[in-house]
Amino acid sequence: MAETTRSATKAAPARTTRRARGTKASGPTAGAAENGAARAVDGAAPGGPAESAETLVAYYRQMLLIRRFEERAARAYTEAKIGGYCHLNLGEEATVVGLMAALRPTDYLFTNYREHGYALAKGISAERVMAELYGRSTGVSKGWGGSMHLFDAEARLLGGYGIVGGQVPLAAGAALAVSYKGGDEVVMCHMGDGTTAIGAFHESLNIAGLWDLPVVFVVINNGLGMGTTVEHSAAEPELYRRGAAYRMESVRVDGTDVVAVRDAARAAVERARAESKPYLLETVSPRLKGHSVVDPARYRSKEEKEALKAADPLARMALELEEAGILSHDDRDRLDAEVTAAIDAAAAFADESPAPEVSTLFDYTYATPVPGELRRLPADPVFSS
Ligand SMILES: Cc1ncc(C[n+]2csc(CCOP(=O)(O)OP(=O)(O)O)c2C)c(N)n1
Repeated sequence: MAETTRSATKAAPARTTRRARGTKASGPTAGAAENGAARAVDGAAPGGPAESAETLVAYYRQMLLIRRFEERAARAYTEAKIGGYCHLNLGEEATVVGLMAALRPTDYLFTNYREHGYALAKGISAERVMAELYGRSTGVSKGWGGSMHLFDAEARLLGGYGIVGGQVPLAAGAALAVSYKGGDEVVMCHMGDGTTAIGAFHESLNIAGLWDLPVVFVVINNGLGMGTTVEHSAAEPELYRRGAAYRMESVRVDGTDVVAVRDAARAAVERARAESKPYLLETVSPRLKGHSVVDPARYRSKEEKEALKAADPLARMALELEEAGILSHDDRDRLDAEVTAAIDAAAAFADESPAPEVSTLFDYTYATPVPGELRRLPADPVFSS
């Protein structure tokens, strides 16, 4: 299920993940199929026989919640209730839930602009996430961040970044802070495949490798940076192999298998925690729709779209749970009705919530010398001293 690359010369880490199977294919669909085949060889329903039915149903429910949330966000966008950019996790649900299941509540998360599902799976309510998308004061960033800038220090979600790769050096910095203070928290930092070509990605991995920072970098390889394929933009399209340049253990995993993702992420996170070593995890997680809600994905052929639909991780998990006798068709319908009602309630909450006061516009714009001190304008003493 996972491929691993290890440094040949740096001191070997104490433990390792499942060993690599050879692969040539590197596109998301190819990767998913290959890893899917590995799962079939393992002969397991999701998670295998050791996984409890309760856990699998809980994962399925979370994936369904994210799916219905994102579908609702897409609809709200066309109704002009959401402004600005809006990028969805459709097709990425197994990755989202698997990654978040590997974290402790005290671990930190940095991610990019495709982050609604991560906020939900990190425990932030659908109401607060939807309200943020609607730009309302009850939102997770008090209505000033919008879809791309969800931030909740209490949940340890430290953004939400619209600048491609902006989060990567910040995550290395947070890991340095953890290491400096001597805590046992781990920092996880997500990015898309396109992000691995920017300078800050390499600088951050270098410093994390050099200084043994407790950070897990996760490349969510959906095969495309907007409309450009990985094969057209990366000289080494097997992105997890980039870890070798920094003597960093790295693994590629099937991002459509929630338990495989969780297990790979757990191994990475626990290694970072126990040994203070950075890690590079690549998930192969095809996105079902366009880059953002306004992208019709015309760069994809009809056949490609059909193949993606057939590989939908949510539908596949539903089928696997049914075949394993864990969740019947009726159970699934009941769960769906429950989740849809929760999303309806979140949308109603967002709709009824007030917009932020204009007077709070600068409250969260500038850093303050004193933590918790809210409001600074350019004319305030902090800027003139
Ligand atoms: C520094 C910077 N350059 C360009 C953009 C425009 N842009 C937004 S998303 C994107 C593609 C990023 O692709 P990837 O890292 O694979 O993430 P994905 O959207 O697939 O999740 C680009 C080029 C940006 N936001 N920031």
